[in-house]
This record gives sequence, C-alpha cells and structure tokens, in this order.
Amino acid sequence: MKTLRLSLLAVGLVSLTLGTVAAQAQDIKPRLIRFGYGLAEASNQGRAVKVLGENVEKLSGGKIKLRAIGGAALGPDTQMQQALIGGAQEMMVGSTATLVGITKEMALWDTPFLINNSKEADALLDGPIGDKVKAKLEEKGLVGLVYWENGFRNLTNNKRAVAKLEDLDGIKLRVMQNNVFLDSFKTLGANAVPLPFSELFSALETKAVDGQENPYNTILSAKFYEVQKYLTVTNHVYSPWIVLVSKKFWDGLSKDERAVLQKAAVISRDFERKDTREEAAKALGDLKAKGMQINELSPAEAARMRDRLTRINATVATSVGMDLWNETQAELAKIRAKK
Ligand code: TK8
Repeated sequence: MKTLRLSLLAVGLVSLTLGTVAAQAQDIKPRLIRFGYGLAEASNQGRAVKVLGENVEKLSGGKIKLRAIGGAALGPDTQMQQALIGGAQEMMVGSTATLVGITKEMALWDTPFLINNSKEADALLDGPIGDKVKAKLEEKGLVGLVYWENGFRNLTNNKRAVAKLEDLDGIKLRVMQNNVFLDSFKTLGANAVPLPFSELFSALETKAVDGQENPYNTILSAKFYEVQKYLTVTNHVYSPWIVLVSKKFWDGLSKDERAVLQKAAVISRDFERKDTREEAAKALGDLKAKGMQINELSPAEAARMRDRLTRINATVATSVGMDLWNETQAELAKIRAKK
C-alpha cells in the first residue's frame, strides 16, 4: 500500500514537473519571422538580411528568430507584399517601386534624377519626407522599418552599345512593375515591358527581352553579365529598398519586441549602405573583367536623356500629390544647401 501510494506520488510529481517544463517551453518558444527577399543569398541584399537576422536574435536574447528565404522563393515582391498584408508572412525587403500599386506615394522614389548622390539619398530617405512616405503604408496593412540602398540604376542590353537616345529605339527592355518606369523608358524610345525580377534572368537568357536596368551590384550578383553584353552608365534613378513588416504581425508584438526589430533594422541599414557602396565602387571593374562592354554617355547625350526624362516629373507630381512633391523639392534644396 505504502509503495503504491509512493509510486502514485512519484507519477504525480513527474507529470507535474513535465507540465511545468511544457509550460515554460511554451513561454520561451521563440517567435519566428519568415523573411523573404528577391536576390541571391550572395548579394548585398542577402548579406544585409543575414546581419538583420543576427541582430534580431541577439537583441531579443534569442526570443525572436528570423528565417531568411531569398531568391524570390516566397514569390516576387508583389506577391510577398500581399502575404504580409494577409498575415501569411511576417517580413520582407524589396523595391519601393513595386509597392506603388499599394501606396501611390512610393512613386516619389521613381522620379528620374531626383537624387544626385548617396548623401542626398540618406538625408531624404531618413528624414521627414522618407518617414512620411513610409507612414502611408500602415493604412494598407504594412509597416516600413527602414530604407536600404538598392542604388543608382544603369542600363544593360544585348543589342548594341547605347551611346545616344536613338540607340534605344526598339530595344525590348524589362522594367519593374511600375508605371513611372514604364513611362520613363517609353519616353526614351525603348519598348518597355514590365516583368517581376524573379523572371528576369531567364527572360534575358531566352532573349524574350533585350535588356534591363539595375544597379551595378545587382548586375553582378544576379549574373546578368552572362546574358548581357553592353552596359551604359546612365545613373538614371536612385532606387531604394524598404524593409517591411506585416502590420497584423506587428500589432501582436510587445513594445520591447517592436523596439528590437526597429533597432536591428537600423543596424542592418547602416551595414547595408556601407557594404553596397563598397561593392558598387569596384563593381564596374568586375563587370568589365567578366566581359561586359561598358560605355558612358557624352555630356551632351546625358543631358538629352535627362531632359527627356524630366517630362515624367509632372506625372509623378500628380500621382504623389502636389503637396508632397513640393515638400520634397524644398527638403532637397535644404539638404543641398547644407555643406
Ligand atoms: C528584387 C528587386 C530588384 C529591383 C528590380 O526583388 O526588380 O529590378 O531592382 O532589387 O526589388
């Protein structure tokens, strides 16, 4: 009898202990963030996602984990944006240009030649204008944490070296799924076709399109040099990436958890910009070594292209709203006056 009672007690104790362990495990089970991105792991985007993940984990004391899923394995930018809005995915990084269908103000960043250098880019994006545009995402179910650098975009194609506007005639050029880009390249005389980034390499390889435009870093990391012969230095627009969180997920986080994500995002941003700029500075040499033929536009031709593209400004101003457009111009003047 005594033995039975003792063993019952033992069973009771064991199950009590197991129960507590299970409850604790429940408490400390880390939150999992599925973080999607479009470029390869071996790219400026992939490297920065890794830094973000490490910092999220470190700053949360292991309570939040970030699972990075690159190469558009979770779908192109537009599909991931919808997954974030619906709450089926927690985070992503992608081009602001593909967000225009959701938040029209994002088209501001598509304005050709809006930003002249990295100092202007950082000041504008991290300042009140960048914040204002980012804040517009919330009513659409997204939270924008920080802007990363995609970079100044340049033109590649497989038909001919583009030395003047007329050389673009008839070139079938992939653009992002965005009307400003579509209009810009139509205005320049190219046959512009919108395509998601994830389909671009094979479209170039099968010659479904002749060319595309992206920063040096991406031309390198996406191996476009394997399927593109000519690169023209145009720097026609500065393109940002934006780190996004699903608002549904964000709303369920504690204040501390939000602070962790915000802080890790800022660390990743600072890393990403430095890394991207270092890579871009030597990428042209690397692309040349890979066999690309590179040309710069003469000052006269660059001016003609710029002139033609400024026709797009009026369209952007109308779609983002005249107030935001004017505030942006004023902010840029302020940034440029600061030496
Ligand atoms: C990556 C894209 C890419 C962009 C493009 O998902 O589509 O050309 O420059 O960086 O967002």
